[in-house]
Amino acid sequence: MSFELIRGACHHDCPDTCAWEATVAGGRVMKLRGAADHPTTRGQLCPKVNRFVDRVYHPERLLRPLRRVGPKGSGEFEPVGWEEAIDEAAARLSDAASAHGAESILQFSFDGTQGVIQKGIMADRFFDALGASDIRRHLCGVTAWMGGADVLGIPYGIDPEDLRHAKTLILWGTNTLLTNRHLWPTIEAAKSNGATVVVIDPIRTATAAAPEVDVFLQLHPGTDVALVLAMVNVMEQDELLDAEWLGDRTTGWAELRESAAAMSLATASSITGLAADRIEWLARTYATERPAAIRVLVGPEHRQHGRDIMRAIATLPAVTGAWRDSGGGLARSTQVYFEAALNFDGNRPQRREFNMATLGATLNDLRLEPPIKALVVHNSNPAVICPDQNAVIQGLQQEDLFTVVIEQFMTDTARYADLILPATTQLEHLDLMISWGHFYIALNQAAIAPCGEALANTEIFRRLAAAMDLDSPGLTDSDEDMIRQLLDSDHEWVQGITIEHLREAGWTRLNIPPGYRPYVEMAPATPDGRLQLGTLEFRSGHETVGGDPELAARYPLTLMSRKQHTKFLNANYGGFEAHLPHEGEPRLEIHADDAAARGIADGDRVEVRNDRGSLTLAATISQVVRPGLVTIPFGWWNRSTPEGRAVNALTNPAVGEDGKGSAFFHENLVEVARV
Ligand SMILES: Nc1nc2c(c(=O)[nH]1)N[C@H]1C(S)=C(S)[C@@H](COP(=O)(O)OP(=O)(O)OC[C@H]3O[C@@H](n4cnc5c(=O)[nH]c(N)nc54)[C@H](O)[C@@H]3O)O[C@H]1N2
Ligand SMILES: Nc1nc2c(c(=O)[nH]1)N[C@H]1C(S)=C(S)[C@@H](COP(=O)(O)OP(=O)(O)OC[C@H]3O[C@@H](n4cnc5c(=O)[nH]c(N)nc54)[C@H](O)[C@@H]3O)O[C@H]1N2
Ligand code: SF4
Ligand SMILES: [Mo]
Repeated sequence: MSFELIRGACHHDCPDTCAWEATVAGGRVMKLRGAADHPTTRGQLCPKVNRFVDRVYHPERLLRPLRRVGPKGSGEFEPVGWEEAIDEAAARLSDAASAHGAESILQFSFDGTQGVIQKGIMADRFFDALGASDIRRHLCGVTAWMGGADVLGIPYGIDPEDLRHAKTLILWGTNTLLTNRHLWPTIEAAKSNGATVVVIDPIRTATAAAPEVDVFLQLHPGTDVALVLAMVNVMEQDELLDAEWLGDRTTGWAELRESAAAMSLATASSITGLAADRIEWLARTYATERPAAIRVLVGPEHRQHGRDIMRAIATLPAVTGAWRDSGGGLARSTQVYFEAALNFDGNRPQRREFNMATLGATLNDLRLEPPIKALVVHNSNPAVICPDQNAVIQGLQQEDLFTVVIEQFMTDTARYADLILPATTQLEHLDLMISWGHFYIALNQAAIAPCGEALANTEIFRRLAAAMDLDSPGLTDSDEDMIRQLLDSDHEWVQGITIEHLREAGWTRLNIPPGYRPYVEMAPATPDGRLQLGTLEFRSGHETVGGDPELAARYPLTLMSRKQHTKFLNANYGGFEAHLPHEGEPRLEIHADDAAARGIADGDRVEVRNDRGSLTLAATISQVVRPGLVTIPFGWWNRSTPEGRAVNALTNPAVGEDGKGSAFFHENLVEVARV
């Protein structure tokens, strides 16, 4: 049998965007491995994706369109042909549009794939042409973007690969070993070059416990602004700041200095729970042991004042001028570089929008003008990933909400569909892969023909557009046409990068030189071309122990719900036996003091409860949290508890006052009792 090697890249919502090679024989993928020549993949995928071929050929894969026959949520469906499925979807969407207006149709999609084409270009063209309501995709990274932008204009960061040059390297609210594992060799390189590696996190994560980490600062959740203010205060008092940099490159130093002066070490210590001498040490080290770099992704953003935290973190290198040293500054998402460089369509129409965090409230709000009467879900699993899960499921249960779900598996969301349309996986479709963790762009080539009757998202929307007689430009473009359009850009960072080149090479780096220093080599895109400092204040969120006293009296424990399992990637694998952690179920982690006060022993069944919902779980007496904090892992499917719910039954769907930003996933008050 002859073998063929097909180059592609992982589609998951993960900063690493690994390049891979599929070995194909007789139309079947025999093997999938990380590209050995890719600078960050280095021949290794990860525990989540090492068995991806099993997912593609999984016996539970959805391979035919399905129509609901049982009650919503029952999972009872019958197969139908594609033509019938498309005609039915087109007719029902047209009915909703004529009866209530096209805005009664809601597009709900997220980051199931990060491939630019399958993620949404054709889908967006379809819903733009239709005039449907859109969802604000703010559950991940947007709050962090906004906080960074408050200081930086457009939040470009440094090349994460340049972190190897850092002498002080702070992993600030990011669990690199778990969530960004292909960056770890860079952390190790920095460490061998003599860097001091610091982790700042309310939880003793795998990263915090790694031998490469010199100092772990376990602060109270949501208190980072107080820490930053105290650091600025120390640096100012010890005359470690550069007046020339502050004068030439920043605006608002006087206001920031005043805010910082009001934050004494003693106050910061009592707010954060960190010893004053640790804060002092961090400030001095950060200011003097340079290059000084901070790595953050999204962890601290999922709170009421997450934008302030992200702004505070971005303020540090702006104050010290850490950006001047190659390998110094802030490394967050690199996605902005790709967004600036590629030729994305900038002329899309305005559509009515709802924040995805409030999906439950949106679906249940009958006073909306018009209310939501049809829902089309692709690349997402809102019944698991959205906060306030009980409200989301109540919304999905409505008999008269016509729901289409485009999926690969019978997820908790797909169970509520009227029609399920089977989608291809990354091994079956073409896509262009950008990354939020490095500067490499990749072409994902289809290794095999679609399994069963599955179709790519793009093809499904092309067929729906034709069936609904939509005739806007671009609705018949092929996937390759769309890739060519994206690469057809004058921007220097993508000059010379063509689909032909990518077909050969698989991946290539954007034309950004190593050691590139944003905000030194380019001015920030702020109104005055300077980094923005200004007044900064520590505030407690409403649903925290320092917030609403009445709520905190009834629910004295803080719940965080983070990514925790090595074989989970968001909710993609929570329903797959081979991916479950050895304990086989989600567990509540609780400190020994809080457990003792409630008569809870390790392994006891407990009820975790607040006004939004309750879950029955086994408790683990845990060393990773301090008293007052409990955690439940995110990503489990709803069948993992007797209630048929997962952690998001307890989480806070509130968003910023302007309707923007992520849900406050990590700011929930609960009470725990033995059952
Ligand atoms: N294995 C695996 N990898 C993944 C994912 C996955 O599900 N599994 N998901 C991917 C996705 S979608 C994303 S967005 C990234 C997320 O990547 P990360 O941002 O690294 O991960 P999170 O677990 O969201 O948060 C990181 C840390 O932030 C901490 N944190 C929370 N609140 C605060 C705070 O107030 N202050 C401070 N200092 N720290 C805080 C949490 O305790 C947590 O340890 O990971 C990606 N990679
Ligand atoms: N409690 C709590 N909730 C959270 C978080 C948390 O830390 N705690 N993290 C939040 C974050 S950071 C994120 S990014 C979101 C993630 O939210 P989502 O992006 O919705 O999550 P995924 O589990 O990655 O889901 C995607 C679904 O897309 C499907 N899919 C994959 N590829 C394709 C494709 O090509 N076509 C189609 N049609 N479907 C495809 C998969 O089968 C999967 O079911 O969750 C958020 N929710
Ligand atoms: S999930 Fe992340 S680490 Fe794993 S293969 Fe995909 S990109 Fe790489
Ligand atoms: Mo995310």
